[in-house]
Amino acid sequence: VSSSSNLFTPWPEAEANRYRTLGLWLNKNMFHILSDSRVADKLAVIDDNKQLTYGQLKTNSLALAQGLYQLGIRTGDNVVLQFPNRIEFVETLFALFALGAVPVMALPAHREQELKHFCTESQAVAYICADHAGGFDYRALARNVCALTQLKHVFVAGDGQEFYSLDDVKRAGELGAKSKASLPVVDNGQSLALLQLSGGTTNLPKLIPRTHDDYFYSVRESAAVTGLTNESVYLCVLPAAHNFTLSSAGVLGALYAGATVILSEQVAPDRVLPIIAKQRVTTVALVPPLANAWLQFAQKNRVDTNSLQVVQVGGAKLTSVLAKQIVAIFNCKLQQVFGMAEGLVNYTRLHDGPDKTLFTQGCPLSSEDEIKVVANDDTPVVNGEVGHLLTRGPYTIRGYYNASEHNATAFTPDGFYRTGDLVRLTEEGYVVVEGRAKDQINRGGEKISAAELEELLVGHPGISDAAVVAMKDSVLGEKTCAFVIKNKQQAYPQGVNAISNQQAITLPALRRYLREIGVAEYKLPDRVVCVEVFPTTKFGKVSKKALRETLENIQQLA
Ligand code: J2J
Repeated sequence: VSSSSNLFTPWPEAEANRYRTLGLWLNKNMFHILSDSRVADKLAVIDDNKQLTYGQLKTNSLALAQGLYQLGIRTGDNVVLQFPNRIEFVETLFALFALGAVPVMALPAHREQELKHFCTESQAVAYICADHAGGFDYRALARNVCALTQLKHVFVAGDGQEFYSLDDVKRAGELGAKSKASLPVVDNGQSLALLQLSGGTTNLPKLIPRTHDDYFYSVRESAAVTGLTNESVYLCVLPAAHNFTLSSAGVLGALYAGATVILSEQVAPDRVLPIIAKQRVTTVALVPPLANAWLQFAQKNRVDTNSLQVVQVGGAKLTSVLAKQIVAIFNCKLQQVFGMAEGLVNYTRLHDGPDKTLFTQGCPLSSEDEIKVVANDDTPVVNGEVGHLLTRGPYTIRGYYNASEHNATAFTPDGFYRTGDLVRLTEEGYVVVEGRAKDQINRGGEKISAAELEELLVGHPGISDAAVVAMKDSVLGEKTCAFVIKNKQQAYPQGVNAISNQQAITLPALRRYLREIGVAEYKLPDRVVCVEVFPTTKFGKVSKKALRETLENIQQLA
């Protein structure tokens, strides 16, 4: 830990000891999720094409770990992982855990811009991806990322082309394991298990250092709160790398409980809902727009969802209207989940009544979670009033990875994380999310940092300034609107990014430009408005509030 202490902020020793004494932190590697007590021939994971028992998953992961080790991957190495919802994701994740190497949890939608940043920020030695998925060739992306970064290795599930194929790595590992002593699984709870991604408020998204101790604790506790047992069947439709579907209780929680995990690459209701009947799915995690799409479909088509016991909804605020419909149509328990990759996760409990499950976002997972609701000056608000949510606890980070400057403002001096969420507490201590103070767009659960998108937009030669705000959307909750000021001075070569300086900056042209420079699709603006100047606050800063009002006026006129 000492060598990496400038990279991440450990919990103060007193707290750490307390969490150990209380049995929250076990000093165990998360590989033990696949522990020996699991029934080896029980099905662990099923994807669109394959399935593995717990025994096979464990064997494969260990072989992969051995193979990766032979190729030079070591404890403490950071490795960017980018997979669709496929079995190889789970195998590789546990292989890296076993090695004590640290996966950086990229999402399938990420492209050159994001991957370049993850690789350089984490000084990753390797990138592991699938050959292709969803019509996209990740090997082409790997080639570009290699050219931009210091990556030493690329491993590809499927046809590796010029890169190592994971199958070969696994086979080499199997052979190696026969001749050499097998690798021990390193139990060092304080060491990093993985680097999660922050929704972000900065130009470049921060990495979130999660330790084996803290993440494993949140996974175990979440599995209990979610009611997962070895009879559960957990369906993962959102990207498995996301903190929600990975750990709340997610794929890891389901495996910890000895359940069966179904990984689906499909999200469209007509493709996914039949899986529920076929596999007798009991538990699923959804963002509100996806829950809505499923409802719409289920109301028009005959679908058998009677195996569903718990539908979790989180990532963005669920309206009480939609909440009621979910309970009625799916005839299941609804669990609202208000979490964050930085740590704190709130859940409504399965035994809670509708006053809580329909109208609140739950209460903290752990009795050791501390939450405070404060005014702008960090003093507590009157009980029940809206304020900024601050939190610290046994699985909430004390600092972002390698970000001491940002950490000085993202955390209070006494270690509370400033969530950027505006909430109020009910009398029973349940949290109701009322809004957001952070400069971020929550596009149906996908987070977009305004600063990051603005910087990308200003990189366009035709744009001199940009300000990004959320606009209301009936389906996604929020969409992204980019206000831009055209660059009048600077002429730039014709043909560049298909926008000439005579032309207006159109939405399609701007989206094409961003796509071409390798920005994830979900970050592309949904609307662009060209203006001459930005309204400012009395401190001379761009007034996002005024821009949102302008937008509402335009929308009312339309
Ligand atoms: C309103 N806003 C919510 C909710 C998250 C479980 C569930 C979700 C996430 C997640 C997660 C919300 N109502 N129910 O990591 O483990 C917004 C808040 C929060 C931010 C965190 C998990 N659930 N949000 O969404 O890191 O603004 O994590 O601060 O992606 O999403 O985003 P993220």
